[in-house]
Amino acid sequence: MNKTVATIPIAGMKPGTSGLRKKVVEFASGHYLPNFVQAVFDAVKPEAGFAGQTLVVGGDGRYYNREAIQTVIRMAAANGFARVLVGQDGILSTPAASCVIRQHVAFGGLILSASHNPGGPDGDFGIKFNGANGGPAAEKITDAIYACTEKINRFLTTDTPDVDLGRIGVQQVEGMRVEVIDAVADYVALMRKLFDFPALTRLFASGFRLSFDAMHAVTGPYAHAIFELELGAAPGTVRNGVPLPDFGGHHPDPNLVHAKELLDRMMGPDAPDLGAASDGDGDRNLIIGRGIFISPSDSLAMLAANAHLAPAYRQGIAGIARSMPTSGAADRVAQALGVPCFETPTGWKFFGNLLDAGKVTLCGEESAGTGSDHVREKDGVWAVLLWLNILAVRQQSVKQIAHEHWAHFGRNYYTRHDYEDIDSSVAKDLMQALALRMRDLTGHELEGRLVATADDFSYLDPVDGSLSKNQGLRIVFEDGCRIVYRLSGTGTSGATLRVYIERFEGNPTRHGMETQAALADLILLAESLAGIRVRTGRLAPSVIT
Ligand code: G16
Repeated sequence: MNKTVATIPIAGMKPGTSGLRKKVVEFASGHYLPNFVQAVFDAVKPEAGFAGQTLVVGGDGRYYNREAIQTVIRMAAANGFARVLVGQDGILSTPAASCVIRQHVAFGGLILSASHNPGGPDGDFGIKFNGANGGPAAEKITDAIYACTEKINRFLTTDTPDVDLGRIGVQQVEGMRVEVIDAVADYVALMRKLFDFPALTRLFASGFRLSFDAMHAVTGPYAHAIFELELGAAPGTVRNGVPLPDFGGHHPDPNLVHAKELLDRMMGPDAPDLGAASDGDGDRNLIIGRGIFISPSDSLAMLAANAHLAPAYRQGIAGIARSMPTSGAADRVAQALGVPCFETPTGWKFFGNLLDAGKVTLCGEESAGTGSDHVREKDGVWAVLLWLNILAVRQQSVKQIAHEHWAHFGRNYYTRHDYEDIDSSVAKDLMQALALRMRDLTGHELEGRLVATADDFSYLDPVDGSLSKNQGLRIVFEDGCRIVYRLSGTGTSGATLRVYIERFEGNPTRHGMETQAALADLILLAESLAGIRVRTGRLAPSVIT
């Protein structure tokens, strides 16, 4: 039976760059989750209500995923949805959820994940709403959701028992149809359409070796189905392939610190041809060739330059979009291809309008996200498949492809320094002081470099005309070097300061430098300009990518 439960607003439910992320204990306490879910429904409800509409629900399998899904299903029924599609065992990677929303013409979806953040009872949980295009809700919708959380006084639910999430097929919750679906089938079918699977099968049959670290997160079943079962990669290609509620105690963030085992393997004597990893919810990717790490910014540029080698992009690409802190490597490819390159704020949601309007085909972010117009999320397994397709056609190593790319387009040396879990007020003060300092930097010299622009990045969406301000402090020098500072929107404790440093090198004889060495003077400048050591007491970044 449907019921209305009285509730009161809970402070601090503002969705960040990618939905609402908090500690599990917070999510699981009192009415925290129902309040947010009801706020989403209230904010997005069409005038005619949800009659006849489908909601997609799934998550990355982390601790509290199943309980949260049962809550969402009961509330969807009480709020009048006609149908819920839920991944078996509550599993749907974020790109797979996007695919299912589009494929089944759903109203939207609720994705339960805290992405690359750790899981488990003491870990993080998260939830976000994606709209009918399969992409993260635009800012005006997340603002509306937040406004609803601030005035909520009731939520609607049912007193029905739990749905059996393990059983594929149809069940009823009050008047609503719940379909438990195979979590990988729609996604695998889409990948088959985009890439040359027979060529990839031949690649593996010829002895090509891939090592894919699923980090005990959601991509395990997808990677196993595609790489090992469909394409015939050797058993064991997929490592840590069973999704675990606490990710095996690890941090499912595919960077050089948390995927160190993979990095060591790829730098070792018997390295496979390609190493890759994906994060908690399967939207991020890490690409490492034998003896070479490909930065996400470079990966975007190299994929864009070679995308025409895969069937889906044979006709060429319409354009590229990258987030502002992402290096300018992709811009050079866009220029060579004669297509536009858009610079957006951090957050995949900013790509949605450009993709929907057909202005861009490929998108990417320095934070290990790459994707295309096939869904409206970044997509880790897709990125690995596109690399494989390119390797199969070019019959070269990742290193050869990277070196040829740099020789042709030049090399954008690039690094990101993260200072994690610093005191939030210290971080805020640092950014405020820096913003003040930047006001009069334009036209002045800093350590012998002329500052061309120093500003707080803002973005005017060319499709809907919306303006997003305060998206990161950036200093662009006349010689093309760049320093960018921003605070992470995805952390759950304290603040994380990210510093992005970039230098373009056109001279091929200088393309073999170690990245930190190539950027050493800018790294020092970035530190002293913001006074990071003095203000935070940190002598070094927590993570260097
Ligand atoms: C989320 C967004 C990404 C964005 C990233 C930024 O990633 O989906 O588009 O680049 O946050 O993170 P931060 O604000 O910490 O720099 P994910 O993978 O956590 O959903």
